[in-house]
Amino acid sequence: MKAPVHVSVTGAAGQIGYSLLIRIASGQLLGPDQPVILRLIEIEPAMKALEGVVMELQDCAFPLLKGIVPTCDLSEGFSNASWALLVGSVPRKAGMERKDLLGINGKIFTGQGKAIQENAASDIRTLVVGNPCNTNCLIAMDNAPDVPKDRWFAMTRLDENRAKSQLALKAGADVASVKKLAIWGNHSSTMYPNYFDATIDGKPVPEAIADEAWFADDFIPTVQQRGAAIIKARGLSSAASAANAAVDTVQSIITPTESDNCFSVAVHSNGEYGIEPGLIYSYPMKSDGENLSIIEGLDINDFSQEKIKATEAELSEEKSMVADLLP
Ligand code: NAX
Repeated sequence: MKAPVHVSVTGAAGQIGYSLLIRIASGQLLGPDQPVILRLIEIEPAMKALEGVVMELQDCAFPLLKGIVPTCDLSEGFSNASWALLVGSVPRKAGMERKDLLGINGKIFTGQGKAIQENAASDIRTLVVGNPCNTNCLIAMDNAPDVPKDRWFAMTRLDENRAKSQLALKAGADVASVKKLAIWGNHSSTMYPNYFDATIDGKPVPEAIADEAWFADDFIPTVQQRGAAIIKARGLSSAASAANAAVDTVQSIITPTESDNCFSVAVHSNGEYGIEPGLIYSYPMKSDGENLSIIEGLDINDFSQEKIKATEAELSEEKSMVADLLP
C-alpha cells in the first residue's frame, strides 16, 4: 500500500467542491491505488455546511480515503499537501467591477500562496479553479517564491472539453476522436480554442468540418459563452463539469500525453509564442508523466495570432490591476 497523499481543496463546501471531493476520494484524481488524505479548507461561515460534506464522505466508505481534515486555518489546511486545488473564491456580485473582484479575490490568493509555501510538502503542485483563475494563480505563485514556477496551474480544461464536444457534435464524430484542441490564454470570454491544430479522426478540423463561417460565428462564441449559457439554463454555474475538468487536468499532468494529442492548462509563461513572460497563460501542453512542456513550433496563422494576442492583452491588464498584490 502506498503512503497517503495529502490533497488540499479550498471552497470545499461549495458546489464544485461537492462534486470534486467524491472524485478525489474514490481514486479518480490520483489513481485507484493511491490513498489520499483530504484537507478541506473553508471560511468560518461555511464550516457547518462543510460538516455535512464530511459526513457524506464518511458515508461513502471509500477504501482509499485515509483521513479528512476540515478546517478554516490555512496552515492546517495546506500542511503536507502534495496537491492544492484552489476552488474557493468570492463570486462577482451585481455592480461589482472586474477590478473590485480581482482585488477581493487577490487578497485570498496572497494568503493562500504564503500558506502553501510555508506548510505544503516539497513536491506541492497547485491548480487554481476559482476565478479569475489565471490571475489568482499568478498572485498565489508570486507570493510563494520558494515554490518552483512550474508547479502552478490555472484551469482551462473545462473550455477545452466544451470545445471538443462542440466539434464532435458538429462533425457527427465521437468526442474521443477529437485531439490536439488547445485553449490559449485566459479562462474568460477572450480565451481562444485554436481549432486549426486540432484533428478529428486524424484529419485537420478545418477539413473535417467544411463550414468556414461556423467556426467564427458559432463555435468560438459558443465555447466562450458556455459558462453564461449554463447559468441561464440551470440558474447555477457549472459545477459537475468543472469538477470533472479539474480531475482531467490533474490526470493529464501526471500521465504521459499520447504522441498525437495535447491538453490545455494555464502555466507560467517564459515568453513562448511571444507571450509576455510571467503571465499565467494557457497553452497546448504535453506531459511525460513527471514534467510538463509547452508544445512549441506550431504554425500560428494571422487569425489565431490576433486571438492569442487579444487574450494576452486581457491578462496583462489583469496583472496591472493587481500589481499591489505582487511582491
Ligand atoms: P460556490 O460559491 O458554490 O463555492 C465557493 C466556496 O468557496 C464557498 O463554499 C465559499 O464559502 C468558499 N470560499 C470563499 N472564500 C474562500 C476562502 N477564502 N477560502 C476557502 N474557501 C472560500 O462556487 P463554485 O460554483 O464551487 O465555484 C468556485 C469557483 O470556481 C468560482 O470562482 C467560479 O467562478 C470558479 N469556476 C471556474 C471554472 C474554470 O473553468 N476555471 C469553471 C467553473 C467555475 O465557474
